[in-house]
Amino acid sequence: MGQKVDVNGVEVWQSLLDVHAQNEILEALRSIAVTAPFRQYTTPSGKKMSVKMSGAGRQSWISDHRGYRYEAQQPNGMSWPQIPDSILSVWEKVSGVDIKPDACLVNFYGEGAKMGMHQDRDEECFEWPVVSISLGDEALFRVGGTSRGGPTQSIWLKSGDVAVLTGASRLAYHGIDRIKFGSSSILSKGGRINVTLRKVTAEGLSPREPA
Ligand code: MD3
Ligand code: FE
Repeated sequence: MGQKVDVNGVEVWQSLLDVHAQNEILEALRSIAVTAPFRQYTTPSGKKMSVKMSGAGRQSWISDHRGYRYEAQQPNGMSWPQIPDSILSVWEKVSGVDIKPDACLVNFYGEGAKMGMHQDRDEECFEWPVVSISLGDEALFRVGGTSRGGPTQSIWLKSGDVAVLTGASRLAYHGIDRIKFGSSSILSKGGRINVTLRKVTAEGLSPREPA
C-alpha cells in the first residue's frame, strides 16, 4: 500500500489505491459525466482554464465571469449527481474526521493542461481537511506556504496516490505544473483525473472552547 510522504505539510499516501479500486472510481466517474459533463470554465478575468471540470455532491465548484464559487446547480440548471461510495470510502479511510464531504470536484487534465499556483479559499471554513485522489497520468504537483511566492516543494503524483490537506497545509499555495501525457495506461486515451473531496459548508463544526 505504499508509503506516506510529507510535502511541505501535505500528506501524500503513495499507491493507496490498487488498480481495482482505481478502476472502480473511474467507472463511477464515467456515470457522473453522463449527467454532469466536463466543462471548461472561464476565470473572472476572462481566461479559459485548461483543465475540464465535473463534480458531484450537494454543491460543486464552478467559475465564470462573475467569479469562483460553489453552486448547488450546474450551469445547465441540473443538480449535481451524488458522490459515489467508492469515492466516499477514500475520505473515510484518510480524512480523520467523522463528517461526510458535501462537494466532490473532478478535474480532467488533457495533454498540456496545468493549474497555476492558488489557495483553496472558496469554502465557508478551512477547518475540515481536503482529500485529493490522483488517477491516470503522472502530474508534477507543487506546494508552497500560506503566502504567494515563498519556497515550494514538488512531487510527482501518480495514479492511486491520495493527498490529505490538513492543518496549515489546508491554506497552502499549490498547483500542477504539468502532466506526463501518456505515462499511465489506466485511461486508454491518456490524461489525468484529480478528484477532490471537501466539506464546503460550516455546519457541523464543533464550537470552540472559551478561552
Ligand atoms: C493543497 N487540484 O482542485 S490536487 C483543486 O491536481 C486543485 O487537480 C489540483 O488544486 C489537481 O483545487 C491539486 C491536491 C490538492 C488539492 C487541494 C488542496 C492540494 C491542496 C487544498 C489545499 C492545499
Ligand atoms: Fe486547489
